[in-house]
Amino acid sequence: MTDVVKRYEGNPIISAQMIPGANAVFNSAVTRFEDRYAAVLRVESKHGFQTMRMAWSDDGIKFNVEPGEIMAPTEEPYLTYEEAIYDPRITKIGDDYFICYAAENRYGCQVSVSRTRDFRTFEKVAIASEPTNRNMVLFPEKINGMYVRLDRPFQPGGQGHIWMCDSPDLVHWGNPRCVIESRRFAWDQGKIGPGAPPIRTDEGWLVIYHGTTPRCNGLIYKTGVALLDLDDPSKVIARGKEYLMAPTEEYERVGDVPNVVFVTSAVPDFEKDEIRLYYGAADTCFCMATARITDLIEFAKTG
Ligand code: BMA
Repeated sequence: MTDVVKRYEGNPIISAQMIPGANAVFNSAVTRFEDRYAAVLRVESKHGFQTMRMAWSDDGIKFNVEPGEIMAPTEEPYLTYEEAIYDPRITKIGDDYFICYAAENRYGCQVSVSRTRDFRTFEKVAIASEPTNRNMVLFPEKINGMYVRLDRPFQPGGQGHIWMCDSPDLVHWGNPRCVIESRRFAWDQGKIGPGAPPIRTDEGWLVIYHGTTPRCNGLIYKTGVALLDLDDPSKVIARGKEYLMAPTEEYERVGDVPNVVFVTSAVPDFEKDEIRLYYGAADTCFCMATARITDLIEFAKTG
């Protein structure tokens, strides 16, 4: 299948030039909120700190970035579990919006969860893993009475697969299972991780993930698609053979980390059969692409 994904021609939609003091803005979380789009931005400041800011949009393309940080690591090194916070993902469950993010500290990287109902006040729910783990995404509903998440624990040798665990309260997690493995000799042979939070479709949970191809000058970050069983999401129903998206545009090829497309949000519109994929490009700017939901499902079945 070709041309399943259509990049927005005005990419990038958010860049560091829009934010005073920013070096880069990328890998951010977008969701519908009332009749607008809310975005929690990963902003790297010029002094190197990773912080998060709010941005709002009527159309999901032109965003106004609010002044000030909504979440920031402490300025006291070695005194906190959240020295650098980044790669937020948003999942709405009931009236709550949960923001899962990477929290880096002197022990490695952990995943944290915050809750908001209005994107004005944020309440910490938990630091939800031991080191080292990243890319936590929550399913948008309880499954068999439990909250469920995907994440990516680290493995020696720079490897890593997509795991799942569950929790009665979002604080205590267990029942870890490896769900989607990297594939030897394929485009996703390096470490892989969940991208956007899973989306319920009639055919299964749609999972957009990132996979890496190791090359002599570093990793190339690409995008893949899989479908998980609705009742038992530890079962993979289908997984696309090829990558859905790879860095091809200049803003994906050139930047602080070249050759990166990193999807962190997917906003579906089932009536229009369209999904918006929001992604960081080259660890430098933030972009958008669209696809038909039915095409993504068919794409997953090509495996
Ligand atoms: C991953 C994460 C992402 C980043 C990517 C490419 O390990 O750190 O935030 O976009 O590397 O540098």
